[in-house]
Amino acid sequence: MKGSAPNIILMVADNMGREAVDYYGDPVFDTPRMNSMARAGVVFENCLIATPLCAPARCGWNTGRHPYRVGINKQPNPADPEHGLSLHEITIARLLKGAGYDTALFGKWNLGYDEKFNPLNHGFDTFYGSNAGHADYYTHLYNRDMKSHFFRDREPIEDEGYFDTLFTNEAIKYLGGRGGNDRPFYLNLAFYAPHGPYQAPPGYYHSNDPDVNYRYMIEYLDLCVGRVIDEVEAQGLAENTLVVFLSDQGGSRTNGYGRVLWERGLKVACNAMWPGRIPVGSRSVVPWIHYDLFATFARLGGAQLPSDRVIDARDVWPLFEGKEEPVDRPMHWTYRSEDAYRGGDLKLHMTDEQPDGLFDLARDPDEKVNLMESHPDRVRQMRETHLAWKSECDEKQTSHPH
Ligand SMILES: [Ca+2]
Repeated sequence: MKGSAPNIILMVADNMGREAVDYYGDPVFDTPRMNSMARAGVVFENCLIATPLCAPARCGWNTGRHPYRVGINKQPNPADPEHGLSLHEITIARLLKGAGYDTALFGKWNLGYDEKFNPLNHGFDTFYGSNAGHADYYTHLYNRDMKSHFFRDREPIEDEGYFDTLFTNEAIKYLGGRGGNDRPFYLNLAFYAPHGPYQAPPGYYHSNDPDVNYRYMIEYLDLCVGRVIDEVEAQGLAENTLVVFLSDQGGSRTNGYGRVLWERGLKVACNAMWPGRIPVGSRSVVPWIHYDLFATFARLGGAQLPSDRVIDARDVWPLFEGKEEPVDRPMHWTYRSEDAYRGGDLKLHMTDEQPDGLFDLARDPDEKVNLMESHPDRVRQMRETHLAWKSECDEKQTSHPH
């Protein structure tokens, strides 16, 4: 299989802060499988989420474009049939499918409730999961409209069970069914855990204390990740399969930081393994944006990036291989009343588009020393650059926010 396009598995946790895994140095939860996965490959110290919220984060890795540029910078509204990821966007699934991949999505989609936004219309061969932003893990009902948005491909279904168990089972069935199939596959397994509601998973007693259930959910998520890795090995796929683990935002129930554009909300858990290709036990500190996975997966799959639109994603494969090459590009964030812009190591934070913090992240990663007063010209320039970027995005959004 040497030289052929690899299989790619992207597993995603929902609202899991970095404190949940001790490979970031703060052991709070019991996650032995995620820790052993991290030790088997590379841990990214500076993987930053483009917008720290479920739907925009998903828009990012699916399209390789900034969610604000696409117009998915908030959660889709189930009452609005026009709110979802435009079919004019080109997803990584569509791109890889065009390069000969089989493509599957199991778990959370969250990029539109109307049937036209079904993942099968976005390049996936198969879908087993839900469009809901969150849902009861057992009844699968979304508490905003009390409806199930659970589908197998295009058909509504009501399979019984805890959401992430069902999705993991489906992933394992998929991996076990690859025998005799020479095509590579792209599998996106998007868990709901540990997003609320905080319900104990199978095998755990439900507690009245949501913090206890939250801990159980992370431990169970760890088991699910481990089951997938075990199956990859059992099927003899490990040597030709890249496995990436990502969380969709940095803020979590236990770190208290919420959906903010400070570093603590943007830095997410991310690690990857591929025996023989990714150095064991390595760490990468170069900052990159999570949607760079789009260009990185495209490169590995031999797919050309679309040339008719702005692609924000950069190919960061060298970082996976242990080559710490800087990624040369500005970084922009915008969410609700906050904005942030980073050029090199300097980051400007704004509230209501007014600067309120300038930080040198190389020296001050926790954003404690505000340099605004000593660099007024730089602050003004950075603000102008960022607002110009926002205006440019506003003009060309394909999925308009409401
Ligand atoms: Ca989330």
